[in-house]
Amino acid sequence: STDLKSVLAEKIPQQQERLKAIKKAYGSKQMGQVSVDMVIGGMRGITGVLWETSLLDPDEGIRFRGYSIPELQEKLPSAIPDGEPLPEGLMWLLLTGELPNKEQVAALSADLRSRAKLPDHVNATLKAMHPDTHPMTQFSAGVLALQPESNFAAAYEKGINKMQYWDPVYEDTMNLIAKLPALAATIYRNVYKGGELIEADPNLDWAANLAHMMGFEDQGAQELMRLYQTIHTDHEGGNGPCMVWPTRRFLSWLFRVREELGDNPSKDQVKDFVWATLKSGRVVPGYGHAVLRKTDPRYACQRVFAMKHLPDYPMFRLVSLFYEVVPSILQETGKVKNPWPNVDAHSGVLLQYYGIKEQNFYTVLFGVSRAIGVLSQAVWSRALGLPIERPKSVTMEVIEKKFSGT
Ligand code: FCX
Repeated sequence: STDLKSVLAEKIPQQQERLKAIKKAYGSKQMGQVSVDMVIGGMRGITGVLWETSLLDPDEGIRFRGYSIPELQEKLPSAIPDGEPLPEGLMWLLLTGELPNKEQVAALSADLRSRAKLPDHVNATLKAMHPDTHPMTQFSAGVLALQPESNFAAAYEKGINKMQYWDPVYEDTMNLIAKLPALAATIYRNVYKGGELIEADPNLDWAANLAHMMGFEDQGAQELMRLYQTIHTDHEGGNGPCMVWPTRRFLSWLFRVREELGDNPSKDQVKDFVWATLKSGRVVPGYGHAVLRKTDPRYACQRVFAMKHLPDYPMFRLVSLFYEVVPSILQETGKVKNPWPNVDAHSGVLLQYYGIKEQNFYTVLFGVSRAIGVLSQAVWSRALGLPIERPKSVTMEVIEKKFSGT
């Protein structure tokens, strides 16, 4: 079938049974131990969340429903021959666990287009906001302003059976994801382009429409948007709120290098610059990771994109130079567990190349993409009846009493 909802509805009972069986057979088994460091360190490394849509492997990076990014670039339908994957394809995969064919992706694209229009009252809400309100705050406010349209809210009010929760959550998920390009583009045009809005193009897919409504018609920009929106969708469960700032920090760092050393610095000059950063007690932005131990595949695929579309862009050449120089320096410090670059050491430069220069907006683009991952899991969370996460907390006194032996 090309109808995502009916494909999903067929899978739900099997997965409910699977979870019941897991609980029955392994419910009392131990999954790991918790140290005081983990309690103090933001629960890092504690296995404590069930998350079906993606899994982060320390060596390979992210896998979406078992597929790596290079595999998905090969297997997911694209808008143009040999082009980047369509995020609609990834959304189908995240929701169903199955790779979609071209027809299924086209049907999902059409379904999203039919739900894409932003209600007038949301436009009015955005217009009424103070012009200095950060784009991400506007984005969050825009999502909240969509509440009157919520199917779940209406169904819950009426008293829906718990087993049916996933159905209105699915409808809300589709409606929200469909509207996010218009919401993001409206904010972009209001904040940076004098409020002149651009209508959606009924012939474009979801990500290309986002680029189009922001005002970017270049095919390269639309391909970048498809890739960007695909690779940022999910990074397993439980990741924190401080994402994307490193994209900005990395870019500012790069701008500083250009200012001080020009477009063609030597390797030694860059080395000195990196050491100076470290010696001043700062981290090298875009490098290192809490879980990953190799080059982030989200970095790697953006590097391949850059080599194909913008090999001579000076900022990309600088990014490449850093890739040659930084890892060995970080290794030399002897303490950095992962000296390799993460996604944030690349995305900014690609956006800059296509003219999306407004760095405060990058977090919105990230939010649009991440919504696909988070909401796909939210549908499954309701389908499986998962409870609210409620980790136990302790005070410092409890730790001291427990281990001081007094
Ligand atoms: N530059 C300099 N020092 C670094 C470093 C870097 N890029 N990465 C890690 N270190 C240092 C840590 O600061 C720590 O030093 P300390 O012992 O003096 O406190 C030591 O190396 C060990 O840290 P490590 O275990 O390797 O890394 P953490 O899990 O503590 O931190 C982050 C991981 C990502 C926070 C860290 O590598 C960092 O600050 N990187 C730069 C910012 C960045 O790129 N963030 C992007 C995150 C990413 F996109 C994502 O999470 O998805």
